[in-house]
Amino acid sequence: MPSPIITTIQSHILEQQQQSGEASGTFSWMLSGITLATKMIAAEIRKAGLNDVYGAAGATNVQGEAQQKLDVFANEAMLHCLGMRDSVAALISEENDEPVIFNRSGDKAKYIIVFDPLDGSSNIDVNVNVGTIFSIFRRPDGVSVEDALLQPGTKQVAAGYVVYGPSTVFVYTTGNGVHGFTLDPAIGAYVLSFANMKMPEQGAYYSVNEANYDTFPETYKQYLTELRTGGLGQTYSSRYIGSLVADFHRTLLKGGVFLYPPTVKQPKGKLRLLYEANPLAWIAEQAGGRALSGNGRVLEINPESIHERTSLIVGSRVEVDRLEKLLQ
Ligand code: AHM
Ligand code: MG
Repeated sequence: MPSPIITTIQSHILEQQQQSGEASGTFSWMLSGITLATKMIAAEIRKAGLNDVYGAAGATNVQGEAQQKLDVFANEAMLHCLGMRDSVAALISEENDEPVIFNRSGDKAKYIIVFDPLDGSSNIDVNVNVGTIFSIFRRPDGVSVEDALLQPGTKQVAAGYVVYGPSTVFVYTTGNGVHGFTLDPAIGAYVLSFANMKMPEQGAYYSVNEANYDTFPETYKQYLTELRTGGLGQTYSSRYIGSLVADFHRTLLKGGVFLYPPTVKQPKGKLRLLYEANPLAWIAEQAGGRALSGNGRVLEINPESIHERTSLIVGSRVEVDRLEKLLQ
């Protein structure tokens, strides 16, 4: 008989926040906005194909990419569920040109949440995994919301992602390890399924869009050749889904390295610092892995704009250490 003793994400967060020093009820109430929105998104994705959500919505987002209908739904779900929380001072979304700033009276509005509501959405139409990524910052006392929007990743107070795959999995950190929960559709709750996740020291896969190989800087080409030819003591296999959350989730569980280097088309890299690279970099570090931009630690970059891009190298210690050495 299955055990009825479960740990839900809500009770886990309550426990964690006591250690993180964040105000108790506020923090868990805010995170419950994220869990609610992602359950709504998961439910909508599950119906894809039945409810006319495939395909483009007709608009283009701030990055010049066609917005898929599910992008729009996911963004609205996040904005709605989080906008209602009076502890939220501002929301920054990949899908919105400008930050949404709430002019809330008093000093309650303490948090800035940045998110990619539906990452990898070009994969939706072919029934491949997509995800949601988020990161939470605190507005320092006495600092205006506007002045608190651009903080380095080292200042995150919580970060996480949801991968919508064969099951819906929620992974998060508040700086005290990485914890994963699986959505139990029968009871509608995220239930602890991966406590204190650790990334293996070394893995068997590298993950990169190899079609860009010819335009990578020489060091990256040399590195990929090493991985293929046994330079790190083993020969690697490759895996690339093209959904960052899914590629990262595999790397977290199985080890190895994911990289999106600079290319001729995207000399600064393609991925967005605030709501793609930073949260995953922190989760990787919390799980014993590493994350670099090619120019130091991702988490130490001081952002200059909310939608800025970065190169990203994230994964197991052995693989990331080696590339770091080659880049020096
Ligand atoms: P998106 O936020 O518009 O979905 O774009 C980000 C995605 C990531 O999920 C993925 O890692 C990357 O773009 C794939 O890019 P490419 O198709 O150039 O390999
Ligand atoms: Mg994205």
